[in-house]
Amino acid sequence: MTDITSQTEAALAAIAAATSLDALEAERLETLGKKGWVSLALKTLGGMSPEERTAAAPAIQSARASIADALDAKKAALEAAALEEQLARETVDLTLPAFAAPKGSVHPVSQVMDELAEIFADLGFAVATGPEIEDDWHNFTALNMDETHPARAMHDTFYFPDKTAEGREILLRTHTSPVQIRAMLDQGAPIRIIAPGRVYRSDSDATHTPMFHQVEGLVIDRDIHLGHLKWTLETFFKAFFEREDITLRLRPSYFPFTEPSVEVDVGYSTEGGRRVVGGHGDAPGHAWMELGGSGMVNARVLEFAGLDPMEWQGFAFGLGIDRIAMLKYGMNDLRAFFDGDPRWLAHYGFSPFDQPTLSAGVGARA
Ligand code: FA5
Repeated sequence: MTDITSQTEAALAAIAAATSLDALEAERLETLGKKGWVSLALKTLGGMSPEERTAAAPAIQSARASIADALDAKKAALEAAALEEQLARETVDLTLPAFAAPKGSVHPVSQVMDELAEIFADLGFAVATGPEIEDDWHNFTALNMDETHPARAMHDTFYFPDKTAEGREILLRTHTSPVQIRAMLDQGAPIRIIAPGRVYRSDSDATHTPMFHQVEGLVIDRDIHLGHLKWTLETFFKAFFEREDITLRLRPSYFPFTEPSVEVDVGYSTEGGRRVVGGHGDAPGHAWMELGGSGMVNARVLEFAGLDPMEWQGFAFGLGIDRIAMLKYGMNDLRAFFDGDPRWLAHYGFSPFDQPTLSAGVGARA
């Protein structure tokens, strides 16, 4: 047996016996590596005479080919075995809960918006939306607030430097009432909508923030009167606060876009430093809290929105969503709503799986 033949047999035996990829790599270096004996043997061919080379080359070439094939085959076998072993070791328990450590929660404002939509949907209201970047015609003029109205002042309203193509001022809407105008212009009458969303005013303290949320309500039909407004709000608040002893007080007020106008107050008491809605505001230990404004839609507003006030009437209301969220869920500082503090959200937030439904009680916690 020549040297090459015995060396090749020894190498093939070592390859067959290798139990790891590392051992196999060591064998490759020893044979086919730069300084491996097969490579060195191949190099000697260059210094041989053609006759010597013809005699020696086939044995070296065939040694290289058989060792390379054996290395490839063994490598594939070892990798397959390693994968098998890994698959056997790593198991997935499909019965484990999907969220072992729940992260994130639904913000109380989003939760209350879902609750509002659920309750008003049950009363036959659709949800409408409008742009937060509005023009002064929809936000003020069509709502019967003329050029000189004080609410238009720079210190109350955030204006943009540009104007629309029609020459209207552009601003961040100061209330959701412009959605009334857009809904009437888009759909005509009759109408039954709510419009929840963000509004902006130059305001900041414990109960006022520069951005807050309102929900607008608008009902336009024939023969609508203030009694319908009171029933609607009372029915809504009973469902929302989940108690029957809700007492509303409609206090005469003034909004340019409603006539008559009433401010909506709700009776509450204070228990352990926390405001609890319920009862008559004039009863001992009770008081009234303002939740929003409302009234019969002013005839001039109907005209601006292209409806004939001799045929159509309606009521509208605008409630502060953040206020009613604070009242229902017991927060006392509005600014914390917008700090994004994860501890606050973990405490006051809601499970994403807890969709409000009337049958489950709209505010039920998971
Ligand atoms: C309005 O915005 C009227 N558009 C409401 C309305 C609609 C009246 C339809 C008639 C018909 P007012 O400015 O009072 O009204 O705001 C309504 C409610 O928004 C307030 O009662 C209060 O709950 C809430 N609100 C007002 N300013 C702030 C603020 N800076 N931060 C938080 N909530 C506020």
